[in-house]
Amino acid sequence: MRGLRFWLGLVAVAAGVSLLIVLLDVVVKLMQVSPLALVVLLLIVVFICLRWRFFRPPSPAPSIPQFPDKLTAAQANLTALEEQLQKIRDQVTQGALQEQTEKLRTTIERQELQVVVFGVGSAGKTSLVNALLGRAQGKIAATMGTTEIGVKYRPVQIGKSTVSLVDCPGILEAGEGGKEREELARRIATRADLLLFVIAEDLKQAEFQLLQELYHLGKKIVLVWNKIDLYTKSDQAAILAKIQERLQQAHLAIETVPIAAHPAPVSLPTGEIYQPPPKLAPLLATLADILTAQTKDLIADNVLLQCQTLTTEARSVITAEREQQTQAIIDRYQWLVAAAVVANPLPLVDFLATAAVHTQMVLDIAQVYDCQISWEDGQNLVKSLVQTMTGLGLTKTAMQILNATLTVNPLGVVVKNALGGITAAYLTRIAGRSFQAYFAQQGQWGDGGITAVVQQQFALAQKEELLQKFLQQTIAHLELN
Ligand SMILES: Nc1nc2c(ncn2[C@@H]2O[C@H](COP(=O)(O)OP(=O)(O)OP(=O)(O)O)[C@@H](O)[C@H]2O)c(=O)[nH]1
Ligand SMILES: [Mg+2]
Repeated sequence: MRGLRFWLGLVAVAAGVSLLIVLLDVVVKLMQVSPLALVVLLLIVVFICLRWRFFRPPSPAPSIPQFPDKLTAAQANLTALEEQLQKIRDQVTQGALQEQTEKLRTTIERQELQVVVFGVGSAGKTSLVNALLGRAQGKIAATMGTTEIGVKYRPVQIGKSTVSLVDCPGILEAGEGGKEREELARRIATRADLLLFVIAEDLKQAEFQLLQELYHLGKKIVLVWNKIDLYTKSDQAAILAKIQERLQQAHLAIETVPIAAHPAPVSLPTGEIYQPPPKLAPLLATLADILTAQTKDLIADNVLLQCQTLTTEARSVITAEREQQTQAIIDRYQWLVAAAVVANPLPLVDFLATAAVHTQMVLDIAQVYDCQISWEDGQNLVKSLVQTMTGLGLTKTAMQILNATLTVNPLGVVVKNALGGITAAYLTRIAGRSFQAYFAQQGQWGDGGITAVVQQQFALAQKEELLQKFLQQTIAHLELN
């Protein structure tokens, strides 16, 4: 038994075919062509449409490098970063970034994990470090700001692994000194392989925000809830459950471990003061688990993360340098073009299309962006750009805009004589900016094509302050005032 949809489909196909036959008949009669030729033509059209619409081979997916492990990935990222640093021209910046990259190389090779103890003032960070070291190394006190600088201790053995403990100054403290200490602590934290985020009492909102920030940065964190000796067993369970619930709601995969790094001393019936030993068992167990399974991965993750930060920094330095270089190139050529047009009887559009200066400008900008192109490629790019500008009527519009702006300029009358040259410089500027956008995208015009890029640059150049600045510079340069 066939379904209703089948019969409806059949009726629709039959109706479609009949309609097509009627249409063909009408066309044959009207145009007096042979029905066979028309059918063949129709089939060819249908074939071409199908070929391009449906059977176009899918564009190859960009290949994402695959690495056997995180360590290899970190090494490959470092190599890519080193290559990128070569593109920085400023020697001082390049040297500083290179030094940090070299440090990361040694980080990969080191065997011990760097564990940073982080948290608000007086949470018990130094007490925890002392407890883990098994001896009183760092000064502890009830007042905030006891630890003022980051202190790295000699490596210790935790389980089967070796770790370097780093004690941080407290965060979220008031005052100028507090701010400075916090900045230092944050810097140390971002370099950690593993963070022990120490809290006391409860997880306060400011701590929670910072915890989220570090987590989303990609840091591996263990939340250490200290001073549990101040609570009864049932309060401990309730507070712990509340903390865990908050973490879960915020989708933070962070383990919380309750400890007492330096429990409050107890007065014994004999009158003696007894100092209970630290309670670290849950933390030691968690650390042992993490260290056994993930030491190499944690180091690699950390290197990858820092590598990412350095890459972003290097990229923005390179972008700024390229921007500056391109700006200088465009400036140079726009003055050349302006002077040439003032002295040249050729119509503006012809001049823009044929002048070798534009091709040279393209080649110079391409070089800034490490793109290798031939003279011919440059010429073709100039031709396409001038065609686009002319097609969009930008040459005329530019002249009208400049003419109108110069009318309100006190020097308007004198300057208007050089309107052709000024317009040529203006268009050269827009062309230069468009080529810059093209090379910045590795020789691609992007989704909107050349038209969208040119329109965008034209709109940008029209911004009041940019236009005024351009005119002032041009007037000064052409010595028109
Ligand atoms: N009751 C109790 N007090 C603790 C515990 N751990 C630390 N303390 C006390 O908390 C206070 C601060 O301890 P520190 O270790 O100096 O804290 P910190 O986080 O290093 O402080 P800053 O260096 O100032 O940021 C001291 O008075 C410690 O005795 C604990 O487990 N229980
Ligand atoms: Mg301290």
